[in-house]
Amino acid sequence: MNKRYSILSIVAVAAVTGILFGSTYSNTQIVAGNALGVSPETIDKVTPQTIDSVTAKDVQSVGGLVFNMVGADAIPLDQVATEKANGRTVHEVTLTAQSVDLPIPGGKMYHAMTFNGQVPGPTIRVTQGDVIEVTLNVPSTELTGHSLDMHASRISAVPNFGPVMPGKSNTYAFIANTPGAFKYHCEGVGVIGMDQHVLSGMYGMAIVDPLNGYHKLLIQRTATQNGQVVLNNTLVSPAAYEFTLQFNQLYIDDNGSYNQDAMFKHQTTWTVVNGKPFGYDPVVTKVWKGAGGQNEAAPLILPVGQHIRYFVVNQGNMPLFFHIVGGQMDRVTQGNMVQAMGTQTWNIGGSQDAIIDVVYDEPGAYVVVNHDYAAIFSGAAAVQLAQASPAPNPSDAVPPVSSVSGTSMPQQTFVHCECTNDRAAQLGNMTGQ
Ligand SMILES: [Cu+2]
Repeated sequence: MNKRYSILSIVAVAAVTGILFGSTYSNTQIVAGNALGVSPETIDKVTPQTIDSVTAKDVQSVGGLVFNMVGADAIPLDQVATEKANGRTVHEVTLTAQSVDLPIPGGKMYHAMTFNGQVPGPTIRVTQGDVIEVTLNVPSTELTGHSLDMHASRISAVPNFGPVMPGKSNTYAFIANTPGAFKYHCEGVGVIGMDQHVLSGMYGMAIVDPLNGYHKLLIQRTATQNGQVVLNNTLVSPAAYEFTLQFNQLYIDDNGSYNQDAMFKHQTTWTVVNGKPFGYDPVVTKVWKGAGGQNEAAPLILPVGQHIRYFVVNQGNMPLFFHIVGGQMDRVTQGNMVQAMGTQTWNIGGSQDAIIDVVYDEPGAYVVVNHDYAAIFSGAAAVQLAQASPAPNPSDAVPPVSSVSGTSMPQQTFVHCECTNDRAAQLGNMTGQ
């Protein structure tokens, strides 16, 4: 059974690679068997100008596409300065692929793949219409190539999301036209190994704030008046205490190595929130002994009666039944659309996101979970304590402050991350703590 899975997966990945990545890599992997008999000269004839006239069969017959910068959001690098001169804000983002060992509960380590030595990677935050110019560096010490797929873009996967081999780097730019909380992730080497790389930590979030900011939040409650129950609706300012919550799975064996067999069977070893199992649950994780203080489990602290905004991304390949024990969601937004107001659980599929707004009326403990019991008991539980006043929060749950005025309530943070000690020290210096 396992062998069958493996062979099938290789064939499937090779087929996808052949269509998407008709580059040197797929030539090596597929055309070596004379299946397509393609030459580089043939591939290069497929240009943006001819793309409208080619069919899927044509694409396959030449072994894939090699072209530059086709896509609604793409900007050639030599035009970034022009966009800036025209008034767009340009964000230069650098991500470095880094394979490191990171701690899991019980004093063990696992073999993680990261951007910048942390899981999830750094949260990128821009405003709708801004330019993101992103560079992926892959140090020569890496044993494999990596890549970067930005879901915040509409931009040709080839060559932008193509493999970057050890010792190389790749830069591309795009306009973040669509607001939302978007995934970014490694695609492995021409999608081969993508599952291992993403499920071992190579993912992150890019928040694109709406150009005109977020809407006020309607809070629907009731009151009594003259002996009768009446509606008591209030509008809350868009300014919110903001948090990022990224859910994923770890599939690892006893040696801390990626276990593809377990992934195919959906047999989760750990479920992680922002890279850690039970990382915001100091009760369950008393046994957590990481390498540094950044690994100590710590709850989120929420001010009662204030607008809380969660940016949620399901980075994994299992459903996320997002639920707050003891709470309800006052508003759920996906893309540009409000999907629900006053709801108990929201289903967020793999690589899907939601922006969730809540006001907690009473002090107490409220636990964010994936309401799948296998997920809860393998790590998908983030304890939140609602109290009268704000308090410093774990840094990996707090996004950068929005550039849109009246959006982010600034928060104090302390270093808390699934990251190396070096990265924790950097983050401490960056936040002045
Ligand atoms: Cu990778």
